[in-house]
Amino acid sequence: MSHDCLFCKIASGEMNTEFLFENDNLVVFRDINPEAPVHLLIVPKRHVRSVNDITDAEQMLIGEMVMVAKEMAKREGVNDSGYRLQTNVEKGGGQVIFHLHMHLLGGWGR
Ligand code: DGP
Repeated sequence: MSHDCLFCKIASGEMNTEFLFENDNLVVFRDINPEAPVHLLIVPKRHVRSVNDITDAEQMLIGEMVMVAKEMAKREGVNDSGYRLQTNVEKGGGQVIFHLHMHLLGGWGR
């Protein structure tokens, strides 16, 4: 855990954020500044800065993030209407929080 990382604090439960899903590796919560009717963040508990920092050992984690996103899309009722999975990498890619996360955006025109 990185003590000055907001998503480490959220993922550890320190911020009392409501989790829609949690297991040993990941948490899912709603984005504070939604850009779609459904906007979730899939966040690993382990501190990894971005996709650039994923190691071979973390390949499974990325797979798990996608599988959890798929399940959350179903739970939120956007799996059929469609959704977007997005991960921003570094400043130029729009990353603001430097702890790996995947955005799940959907629910337009449901
Ligand atoms: P990114 O640009 O990919 O680093 O996206 C970071 C997202 O995190 C952004 O959409 C807003 C969201 N966010 C920032 N701070 C908080 C917070 O304290 N709580 C929640 N739920 N979301 C946050």
